[in-house]
Amino acid sequence: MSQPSEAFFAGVIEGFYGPPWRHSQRTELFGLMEKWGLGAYFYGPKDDLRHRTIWRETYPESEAARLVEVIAECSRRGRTFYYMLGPGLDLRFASGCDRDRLKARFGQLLSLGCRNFALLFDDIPDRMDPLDLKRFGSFASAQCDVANELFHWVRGQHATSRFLFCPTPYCGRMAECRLGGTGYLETVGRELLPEIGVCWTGPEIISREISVPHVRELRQLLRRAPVIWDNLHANDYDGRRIFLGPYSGRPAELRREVAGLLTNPNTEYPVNYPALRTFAEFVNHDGEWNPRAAYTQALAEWLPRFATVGQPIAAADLSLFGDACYLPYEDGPAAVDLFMALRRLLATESARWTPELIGAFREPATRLRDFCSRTAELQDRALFAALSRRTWELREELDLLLTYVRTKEADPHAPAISDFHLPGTYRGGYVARLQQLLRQRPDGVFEPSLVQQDTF
Ligand code: GDL
Repeated sequence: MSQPSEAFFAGVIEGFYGPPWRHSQRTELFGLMEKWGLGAYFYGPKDDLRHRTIWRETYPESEAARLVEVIAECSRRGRTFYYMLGPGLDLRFASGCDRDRLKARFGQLLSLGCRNFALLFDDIPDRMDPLDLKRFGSFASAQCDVANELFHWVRGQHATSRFLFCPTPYCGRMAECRLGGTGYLETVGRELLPEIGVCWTGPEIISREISVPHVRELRQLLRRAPVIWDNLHANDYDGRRIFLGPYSGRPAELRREVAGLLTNPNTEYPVNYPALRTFAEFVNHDGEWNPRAAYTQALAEWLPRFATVGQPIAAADLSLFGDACYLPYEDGPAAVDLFMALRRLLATESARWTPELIGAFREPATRLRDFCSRTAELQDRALFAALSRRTWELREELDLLLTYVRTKEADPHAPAISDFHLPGTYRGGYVARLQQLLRQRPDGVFEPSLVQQDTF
């Protein structure tokens, strides 16, 4: 059993958009966090209505009773529970009434057993009421003023309470665009009480890498080391993806440069094992960091959850699937090999295909397709439910490709038509059609695609 260090924040944020996790999932999470040495859990699901949309309202009795259980379970496991509140959508900074509402919210949570808090100003309109602007002069000053008051108030109730703050520009790109106003971060550095930690997601909202120089530069502005809110494994921004790859793109030295490392992972709790396991390993690991080794180890531990009602699933097949759902900016090596084999095949005239060329694609594609089909046999139905839309889509695409290759192999001149993949049903739907109209180039620029869509 690992004991977390008090000063350093290391843990998990339930801070994504989409359905919040279930009570039983949080209970399991706290057990894993205890085993893996992650000390802090942050409750802040964007779609808990009282976290953001109707932040002024306290929890009704039934929901409060649930929270009591979650908080108690968290502390039974020796983990620290943080409640995050995001009032920024419509908070009136100068309003005494709104400040009282904030205190009432934190007051209720204190009465439920919560001792630690965070005030979030992420993903909110970048403008302020004219009265607030007149009184505080800037967004940053207004937010710091509220956070400082709340911090004093909470400390007045509990001398050891800890407090975090999430700025409106919470990554390098947002700061460069001057989101929140000129000098926002400098103002926070100056005016936010030094005891309050500041969250930061890295150069981007979803950062491929977070480097030591990047963090050092930010430390100067904030006058404190940031707490990294890492969205590497968050998938709420794209409903078709899940991320099973290892925590990576962060050097081992980063741990010494920041005040904490927190991960905000996939919305679907059951698929988070590799994300959380490798993250915990990174946080508590000494010396060089080898993400691939951590991934292999995590998958080996995860494999028993893939017990089926039929034949067992092989470790290599789970690994291939994991490689196909790796990280936002990166596919795993086996998935890259499969993709390249397919590209080579399709770039060659089918009349000139060799058995080697076909086999390099067909073997792993068949294995991956079969893995996807087999997830329907999982005993863990919650895991099946979390995977099912993605495994179905991947299986369907692989089926189509295998059918195409089989048709062309038999007769290179035969038209490749599949009865199972008809226009309008397969790859169909309104979003797919909208996506076809505007394409994104590899350099990020969007431009119209010259597609003919006169018919359905
Ligand atoms: C965000 C949101 C977060 C969301 C993530 C990924 C922060 C501070 N806020 O911008 O709730 O899950 O992106 O979409 O990261």
